[in-house]
Amino acid sequence: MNSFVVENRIWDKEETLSRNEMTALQGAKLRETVERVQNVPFYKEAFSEAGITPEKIQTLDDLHRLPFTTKTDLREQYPLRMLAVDRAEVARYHGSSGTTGTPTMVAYTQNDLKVWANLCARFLTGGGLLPKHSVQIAFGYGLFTGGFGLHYGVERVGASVIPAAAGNTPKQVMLMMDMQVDALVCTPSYALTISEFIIQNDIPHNALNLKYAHFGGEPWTEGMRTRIEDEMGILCFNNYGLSEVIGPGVSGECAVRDGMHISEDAFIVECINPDTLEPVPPGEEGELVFTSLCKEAMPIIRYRTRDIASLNPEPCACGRTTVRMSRVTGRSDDMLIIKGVNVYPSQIEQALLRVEGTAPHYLIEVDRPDRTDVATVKVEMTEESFSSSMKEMQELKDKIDRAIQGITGLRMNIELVSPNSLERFVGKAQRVTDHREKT
Ligand code: DLL
Repeated sequence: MNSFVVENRIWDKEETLSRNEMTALQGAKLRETVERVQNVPFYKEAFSEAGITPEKIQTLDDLHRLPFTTKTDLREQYPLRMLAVDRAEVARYHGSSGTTGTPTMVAYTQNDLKVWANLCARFLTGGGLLPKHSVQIAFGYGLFTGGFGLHYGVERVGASVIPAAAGNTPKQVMLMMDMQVDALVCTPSYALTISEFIIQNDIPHNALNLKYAHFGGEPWTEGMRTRIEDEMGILCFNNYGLSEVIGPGVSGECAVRDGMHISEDAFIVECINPDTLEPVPPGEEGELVFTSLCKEAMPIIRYRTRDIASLNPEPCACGRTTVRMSRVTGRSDDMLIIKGVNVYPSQIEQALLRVEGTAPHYLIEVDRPDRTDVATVKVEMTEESFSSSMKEMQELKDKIDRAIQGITGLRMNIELVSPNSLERFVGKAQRVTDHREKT
């Protein structure tokens, strides 16, 4: 097993402010942000509709008076109507990876890029990165914020980057071996593909020097963490972010790995009930809402992320005082309603990881023949469990059925498919095909 121990290092003092200091800092930066968004016609109008003038926002307690911003709002302002600075001041553009509709463009000034690199340096340091380490980045480099965001974060720490970018798994593994890479950065689903390649090619752990990994960009489960850690003999850390808010660097795990520390000096976080829009108490799941405090090019006010998670304001054993967010259990727009029951893909993942003989590669297909929802889960078997015996296959299906029912309360059709037959992902995994919209 892994013998790597993460030193508990804190990147900068903003991570350990007292609550009073943080509240004062956030209040001051909120006032500045409210001033800055007066340059954005969308916000100017939204504020005036809500009867808000900048002077009315004095402290953090006034936040709730401000209007929310939604993905639809951003789409409507495509491509650059949310800019709060002159285009000449923009240093870089990225885009959100939305799977449908118009993408969302985001912009950064030189200063925004500095702030962003610092935020990534924070969570990378919290999760073990030292200047002497080399880090392989297997995220897409392009409009997606993952590649470039993490790239500059690693450099900010003073470590070295291997910008492998996503895809070409044999080459990724070759680089990891030949370059004796210390840490891997990618999506958890791509890590699974890399791990599978290592196992299939009988590459022993000691041929690699990999010690830990930082995964983000998509939801994953604790079971998936255990699986990848066992398979690869490394420690895995979770980090979270979204392009509309900045990209990666909104939050990340420290060595304690009990929630992701949110950089509250850069973002105000709220957790709300998505129906009533009222705050939910700490520990209760709700939709995360972020207000940026440092962004110049595209500040954002009360952005409804659709990501479902809970918040923990208790100080952490690592010494950081920032609020921690739980894993994202799903996006409210990824939530499937099957026969009236809410189901997240992560619940299926959780169930499958409990059943031996299945690989954590799956696809959920939903259809509505005869006005009744039918969900089919395609599950890949492992080489070992792949059998010609009908009885064994039926037993495996029954186990999966019970595990899924235990977690979701629903019965789904289980279709066992042969090893390596489902699509592998180099970026964000696509786990659901819903045919109902078309019917
Ligand atoms: O995925 C930014 C990012 C890149 C974060 C690399 C971490 C590492 P978008 O493409 O705009 O930005 O997608 C944002 O991805 O709203 C979540 O639904 C999901 N997401 C990101 N990180 C996590 C995570 C980047 N650790 C959307 N756990 C977000 C669960 C995540 N979901």
